Amino acid sequence: MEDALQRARSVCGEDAVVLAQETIAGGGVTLSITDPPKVGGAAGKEKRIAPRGSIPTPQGGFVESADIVEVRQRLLASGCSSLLVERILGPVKRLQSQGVHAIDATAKIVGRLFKKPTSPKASGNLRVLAVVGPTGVGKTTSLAKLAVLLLRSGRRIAFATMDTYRVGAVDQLRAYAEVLQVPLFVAHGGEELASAIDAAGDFDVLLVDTAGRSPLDTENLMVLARDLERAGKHAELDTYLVLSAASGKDALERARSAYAVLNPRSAVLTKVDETRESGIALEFFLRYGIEASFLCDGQDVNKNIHRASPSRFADLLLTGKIQ
Ligand SMILES: Nc1nc2c(ncn2[C@@H]2O[C@H](COP(=O)(O)OP(=O)(O)O)[C@@H](O)[C@H]2O)c(=O)[nH]1
Ligand SMILES: [Mg+2]
Repeated sequence: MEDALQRARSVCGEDAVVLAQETIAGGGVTLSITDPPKVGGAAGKEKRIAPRGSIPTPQGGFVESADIVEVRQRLLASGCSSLLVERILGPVKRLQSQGVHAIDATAKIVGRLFKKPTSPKASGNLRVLAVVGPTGVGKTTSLAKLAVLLLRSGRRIAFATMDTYRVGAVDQLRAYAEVLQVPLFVAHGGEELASAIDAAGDFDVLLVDTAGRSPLDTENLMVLARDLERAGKHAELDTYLVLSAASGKDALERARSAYAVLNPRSAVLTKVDETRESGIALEFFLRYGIEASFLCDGQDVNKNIHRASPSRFADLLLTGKIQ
């Protein structure tokens, strides 16, 4: 309303008279205004000001511009709540009225909401990077993908796995270690992980795989938290919470609260290729101030990982996939 009144004043002057008001779908407001009556003369001609992002109809009303309608549909299709959609569309309409195309404006506003993730500062010491998260979300695969990225940027890396619980889990990581020709340490518990860290002093990054635990398995989560805390005393440790975009809001919520005890610095969002509704996970990150560092969109360890960025968030929200 304040916005509409300001625009009315800019068209008809400070003394503009409001004849009528109506709200329109999507939270806009339409004002009928008239010029101030001239001293000794008749009232000015009625003018109707189109709310931002709207266009006038021949019947004298207003409808939203096709671009805004399309952006709204796309955002809703990506799983965003209508509350978030309107939060995005408000500033989009403002930019649009300044001549920015609605899609470009949306990408800009989404980029402002989802900030660029920070990367840990390189200190020259061994960095330990552990992936944690529920069963089957893609921890081991993501670790292999991170290994590929790090190797490409010339880092010396080694793997360690604490997932000695599930049959075949060590072999899965061993297979990646062999293909990538990097060493693999197998650690049964915190003490062995600490030894692996001490032994990996010549490497830049030690990538640590962990056993997937149900968010309800608080006992084992506490054990993992203790093990990682212990390891953290031997090197700089960053824990990444791996979450699947294909899991629903409730599963995300359960994982977030259960894994908070591990104090993850950031999240890896996997399986964005298995859903068109990655907006659910992104909105969830926004709500809890969780930083997403990487987005994964397939099983190929050589290409299906992307550093999270404002433009990739916009891709996911506007097209349902990473372009
Ligand atoms: N479509 C798709 N599948 C994935 C992705 N990441 C992992 N997977 C698959 O999910 C399954 C479980 O992955 P895994 O890394 O073993 O999960 P973990 O139990 O968390 O270690 C495997 O079949 C992976 O190939 C992804 O980004 N997209
Ligand atoms: Mg695994």
